[in-house]
Amino acid sequence: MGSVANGIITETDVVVIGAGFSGLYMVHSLRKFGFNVRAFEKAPDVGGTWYWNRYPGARCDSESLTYCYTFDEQLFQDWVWSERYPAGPEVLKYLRHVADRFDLRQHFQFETAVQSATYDEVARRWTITASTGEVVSTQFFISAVGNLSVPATPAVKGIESFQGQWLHTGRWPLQPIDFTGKRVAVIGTGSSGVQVTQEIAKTAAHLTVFQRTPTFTIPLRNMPLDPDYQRLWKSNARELIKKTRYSDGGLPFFASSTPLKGQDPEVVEQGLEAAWGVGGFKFLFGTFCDVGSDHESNAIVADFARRKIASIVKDAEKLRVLTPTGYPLGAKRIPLDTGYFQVYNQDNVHIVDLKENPIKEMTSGGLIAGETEHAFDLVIFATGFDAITGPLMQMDITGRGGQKLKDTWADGPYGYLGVGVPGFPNLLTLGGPGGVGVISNVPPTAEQAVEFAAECVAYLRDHNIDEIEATTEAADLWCEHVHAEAFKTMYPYAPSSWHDGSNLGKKARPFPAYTPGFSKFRRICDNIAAEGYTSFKLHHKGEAGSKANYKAHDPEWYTKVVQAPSSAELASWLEKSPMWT
Ligand code: N01
Repeated sequence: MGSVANGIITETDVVVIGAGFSGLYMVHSLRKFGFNVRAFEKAPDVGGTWYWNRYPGARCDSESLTYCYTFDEQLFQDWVWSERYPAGPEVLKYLRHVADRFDLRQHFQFETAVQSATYDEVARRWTITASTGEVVSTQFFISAVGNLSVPATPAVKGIESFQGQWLHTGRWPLQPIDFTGKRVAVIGTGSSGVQVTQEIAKTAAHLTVFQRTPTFTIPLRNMPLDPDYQRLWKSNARELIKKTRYSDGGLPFFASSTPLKGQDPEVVEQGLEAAWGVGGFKFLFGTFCDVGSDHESNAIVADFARRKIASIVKDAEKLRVLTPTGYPLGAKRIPLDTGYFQVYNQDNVHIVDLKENPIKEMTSGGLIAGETEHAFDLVIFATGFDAITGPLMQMDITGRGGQKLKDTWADGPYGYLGVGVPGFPNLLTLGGPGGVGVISNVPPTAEQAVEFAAECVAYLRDHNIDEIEATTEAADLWCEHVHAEAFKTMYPYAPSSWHDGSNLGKKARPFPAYTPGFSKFRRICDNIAAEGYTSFKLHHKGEAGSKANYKAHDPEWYTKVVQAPSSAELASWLEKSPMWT
């Protein structure tokens, strides 16, 4: 590995950006395959999203025993989680432990942003320029920047005149903030807004929540993790992790095959009530299998969730504003809550409907919404992210023929299998457009993407291939398939969502995530790897020019390869899985 020197070109096999779940495992995997790796991270330490999202109440919505790596058996067995759902600091501690345990920090340069990356079509290499001035030449460029790493703060008129403090949940300061006795505004009611609201309501003198779209929530039902449960889980770990790897959502539990449609209403009510009592995503995915695909079934479950809100919120006007209507439950990523609606029964907590009272401007003392001026000491933007494409579009990335990634993605995310973008050879975008990451449990999804990328670049090296590129034909057919599949779900019916960029007033075309599920996505990727990546355009060292040697798959192929495998097939895949070898 070359040394860091301003303006000096160093050479490496692979550059990785990001030190979150994907980036850490990416570096570890590439090193196992014998590659030289340089990695850059903007933050001063590892953690990715968990480094930045330190707002009070930040907590993961996946159960801790599923929100961790599975690639190393001893790591999985050794780490002891303290709660059913891990709080932000515990996940951060875990990722720091992983970095130390596998000695990964030595490959990372922290507090360093990649500013530009330019592809040299003759050398078939990327030239990467970092914020330190260092220039690195690399054959492969792998982004592990996460989907939710560029906070979106609305351009509110007068924000600079505000004399109090304003913050974004996605860029929380290291020093804790004391809300005691303060007048606080929270703007946004997604997962971050719900969590921060629940926490701040405990100490603030006045808390006003500004809501654009009323949200559904499901109770989280967090609790200390019973040591016996943790031991039981770990003693069955291999089986559970296999299930996770071939599950729909990257979680080993939910596999309801019972449709709601046609059920006795009393049975439905009992089933929903029981799942509500358990809490978590089981309510959404583990009750009835058609909640995410059938609008009538969904409406029944949405009505159940609305009745729950009505049973909590006592003030009729607050209830009117808070009640979500007009869109299916689960179309937007649903927050899990711990007493969110209950806080509106406190006299010091208020809700403002931004559709009726839009924010006009911030003033020195607060903000004006509708005709009312509100006084605040702190304004918290829980307004989400420029998701999926935002982080890469911040960099100046230039591919074949001077093509800019910003232009390619100007109309929304576009890519092949979440990993390849036509015109950008040797760039692998983990969890990128057309992947499964944004709607599935992150760690197993990240592991799949990393393993696909690591095995791919090792295969290329071992077969004397020095260039891989997604073709427009393959990407178009894939996007067409992904888009058609999305319309069998509720996702496209969200009034606004970070999934498709409509949270920022732009609508992605096509829908950017593969909705049929993690297991099917894995099977498609496994088949493509087994074919020798021939659905990409590959260039062998020493060949003149690029050959049109690829074979794009059509939607029929994608549908065929995801048919349920026989148990013998499944057993043989699991045998071959790199897990714990
Ligand atoms: O962001 P969001 P988030 N003016 O986009 C509103 C993960 N996560 O940070 O609904 C006023 O969901 C916006 O309104 P609307 C998780 O995957 C996980 O909360 O678009 N309001 C919405 O209410 C999650 O889905 C965890 O109409 C504006 C809110 O701000 C993802 O991160 C915890 C606005 C943004 O909600 C993002 O969550 C936290 C504007 N100009 C996050 N712009 C856990 O696992 C936006 N809004 C627990």
